[in-house]
Amino acid sequence: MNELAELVKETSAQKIIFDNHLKTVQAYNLAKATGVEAIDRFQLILEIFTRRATTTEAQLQIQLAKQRYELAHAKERVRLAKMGEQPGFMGLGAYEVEVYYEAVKKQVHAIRKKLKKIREKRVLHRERRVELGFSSISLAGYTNAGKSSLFNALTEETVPANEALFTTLSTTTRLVEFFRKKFLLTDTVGFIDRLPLTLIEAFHSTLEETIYSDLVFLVVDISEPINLIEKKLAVCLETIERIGASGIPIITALNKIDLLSETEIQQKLEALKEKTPNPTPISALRRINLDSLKQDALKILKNYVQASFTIPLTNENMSFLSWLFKSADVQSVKYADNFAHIVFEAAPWFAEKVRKHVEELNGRFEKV
Ligand SMILES: Nc1nc2c(ncn2[C@@H]2O[C@H](COP(=O)(O)OP(=O)(O)OP(=O)(O)O)[C@@H](O)[C@H]2O)c(=O)[nH]1
Ligand SMILES: [Mg+2]
Repeated sequence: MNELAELVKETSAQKIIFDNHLKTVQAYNLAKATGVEAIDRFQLILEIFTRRATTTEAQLQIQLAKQRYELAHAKERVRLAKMGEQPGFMGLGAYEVEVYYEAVKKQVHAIRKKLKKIREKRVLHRERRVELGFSSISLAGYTNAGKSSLFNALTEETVPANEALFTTLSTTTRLVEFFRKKFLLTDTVGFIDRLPLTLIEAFHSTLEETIYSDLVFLVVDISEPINLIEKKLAVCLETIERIGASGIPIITALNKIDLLSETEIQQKLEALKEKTPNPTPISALRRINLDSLKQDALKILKNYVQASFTIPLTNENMSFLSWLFKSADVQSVKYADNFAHIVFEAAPWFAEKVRKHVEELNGRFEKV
């Protein structure tokens, strides 16, 4: 305990995280000895999910998991807080044990009711997809595999051509350009083995929002020993299956090759080739072989169509045009005699949607 307190001081740590389960009294004693909050694996995962949940459903599920956790510890937490407040136990000392317990119980009940309502009118994933004309790619993979590094590597060169678009995207989705074709790329929360049972549902709805896409880059850390790689890979493929995304094409990005010798890379590729869909060795950090990854993606996402249309320039049509500029890859715009001529590129279903609009607005639509 003293050693830990020293370490906290030396490193100016703001929190202590334990890989194993922490009893309430242990968390209390640790906070008291070190002056900072102590949390366990379960609470850490909750914190990560809290940051990643963007739909109301996912947020509620996480709140529910939090409150259920609180319920299990409420009495002990209030009892301890009365002995003197410590980080993580602030403000609880004012409560009566039963009052606090009942308050949390009420909240759990209220969240459950809201969740039930949401589930009743839950929309299909397909309808939930971003209503934009770009194909989308999700990054998936075990935690620490290098998803965010790959996200950064793939997004860094893409100059935001269309600022307005970014306001419609969440912070973890960006527009990227692979050989002059544009796609939406989404970073996701990492897959985790030993996920606490009560979190599985919250985890899935957090993932479902993002993993529903036209292509998945499954990022795998191949610098690890082969048995560990295989174990994590199995967790990933199983999770993809369980959230109902197994119909989506996968490209496996075998990441961190900079840490291996050429022979080791070949050995691992050989060992994994049967188990990984479309494997491509890369290094996200050192930017190695990313072009090959992009080319593989293009081969799968080659379904964009080019189309053009002409519409009269009325006020109503201007707002349609500004919507289109935000939602698709507009390649050229020409104005003449109160008409606008637009050439754009988009996924086929989106081009169809544009055709309908154009025809309603008295325009003329042509596929190129
Ligand atoms: N050597 C090496 N390290 C890498 C490479 N790519 C990522 N890393 C490192 O691996 C660690 C994890 O990378 P992240 O990109 O944060 O991993 P992640 O998959 O987003 O992790 P979670 O978001 O926690 O699921 C970081 O320390 C990276 O610097 C690589 O190509 N080579
Ligand atoms: Mg990440």
